[in-house]
Amino acid sequence: MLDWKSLHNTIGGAAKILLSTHENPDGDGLGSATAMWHYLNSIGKDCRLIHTSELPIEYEFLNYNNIIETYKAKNHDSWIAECDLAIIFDVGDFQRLRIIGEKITLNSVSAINFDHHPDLKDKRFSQNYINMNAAATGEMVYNFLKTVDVQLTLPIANGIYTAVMTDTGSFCYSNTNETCHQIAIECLNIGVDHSKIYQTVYENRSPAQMSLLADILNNLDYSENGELAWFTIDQEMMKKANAIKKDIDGFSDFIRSIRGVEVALMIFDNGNETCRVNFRSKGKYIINDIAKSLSGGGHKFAAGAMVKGSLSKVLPKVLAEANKSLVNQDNNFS
Ligand SMILES: [Mn+2]
Repeated sequence: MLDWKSLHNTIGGAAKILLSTHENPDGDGLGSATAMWHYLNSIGKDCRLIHTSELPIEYEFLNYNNIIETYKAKNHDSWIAECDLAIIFDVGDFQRLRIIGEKITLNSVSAINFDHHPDLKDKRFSQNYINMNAAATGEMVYNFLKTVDVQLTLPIANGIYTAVMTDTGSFCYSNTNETCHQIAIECLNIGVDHSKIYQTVYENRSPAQMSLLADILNNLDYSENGELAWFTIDQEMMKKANAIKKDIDGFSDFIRSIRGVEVALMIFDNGNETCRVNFRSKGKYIINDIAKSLSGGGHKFAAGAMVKGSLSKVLPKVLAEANKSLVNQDNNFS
């Protein structure tokens, strides 16, 4: 049980509070941060939600009154310099804050790590509130607000619902727990439009994304008796499909849905001598150890890494690590 009362006290002692989440933000990071923004705003705090990326169009509905800001030096530097406190949601790794993290360090802003990813014991955080059993960071926001007796309002509930829905694959992934469903019931009672949120988040794909997916499906590879399905994306494929980086989100989940596939692996060549590697597991194999061996991290069944080198170099290395890990885990089962 986390000491939510202590977080409540810390918040009580702060006047200016910065909220943020990881680059390329998702529904959990944005939903958690917006829910907390509405709470802090209601108790009279001067708070701002600033992150480093462009806001994805499918999360625009969380942006009432333009509370979600993309970092710009001239708009934000002097405000951040005066902050007492930063609360960082769902970040996994301080590094993923990018410029926001640099500003926090530069101005010695006391930063709280509010997350369900493993604790990396990063000294740049002054306090950690970590619950790896939480399906979503949004579940932790809910627990915090309940503990300090805050009534959920519709804007708070929209954020929490979006966070939990996206991190549980709409209440389907193995991490889905009883609290997730309790949260859903409560949010529905408050008036959250669950089907509208679902459609906005998931039925909002661009034709470019579909054309890239078609290319991937045509070039899908399997190993380990079909239990590992892997695919690669390079800049040429991106150009051909007219796709943008964000379009690749969700592809690994989709590939994992193939019958017999236990682990989906994506390797995306950024075009600058780095590759983004992504693992998704159905639950038979733990894959964050593989990500860790590549200097990445994540959850047991959803993890990733950034690996130096172009695709031709990274691919054999990653495949070897993945195959080795699956074989090892198989041997341990039998
Ligand atoms: Mn999350």
